[in-house]
Amino acid sequence: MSEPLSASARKVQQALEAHGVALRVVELPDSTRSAAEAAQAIGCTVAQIVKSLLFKTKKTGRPVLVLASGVNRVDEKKLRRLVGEKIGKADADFVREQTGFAIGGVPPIGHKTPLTPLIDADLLQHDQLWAAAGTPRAVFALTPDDLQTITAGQVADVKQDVPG
Ligand code: 5CA
Repeated sequence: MSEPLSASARKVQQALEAHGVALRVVELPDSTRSAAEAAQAIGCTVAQIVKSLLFKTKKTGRPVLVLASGVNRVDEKKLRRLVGEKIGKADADFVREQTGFAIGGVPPIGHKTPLTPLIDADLLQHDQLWAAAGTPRAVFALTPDDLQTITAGQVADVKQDVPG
């Protein structure tokens, strides 16, 4: 028997069910707080981890959610071009306020205010992905198709290009 999910993980499970997808949140014994820890705890590659990163537009203070591969860094200049405004990182309070979750457990769906994300095109290279599910130990497995279906996100080139 598995333990019942914690309240935040349950919110994500319910959001998945509301989208009509058969995806299941699991809470692991080890930390999944960072992409590296999540990959270690799950036994997948860091590239298969979906990071849910919140940014904030400089002028109008709007939230911008980016779903990025665990191995990539987000290029704020590319984001600026996509969003049409200068972008900065969100702080922990803004993340909590907009998503209803704390950093380390922010999921791609189920936010307090609905957020339509930009999806890092590199995530489409994998058969299976794993995303955070509300707490620093909760995750769920999904395909790139699932990710696009449940978020209605826009696939885009958002990563920092590494020289060489
Ligand atoms: N559960 C894991 C993997 S699924 C996870 O949530 N990873 S994450 O990358 O999406 O979330 C951690 C991210 O939160 C970090 O990459 C970093 O961009 C951001 N972060 C960490 N600390 C802070 C902070 N103090 N303020 C704003 N953002 C932060």
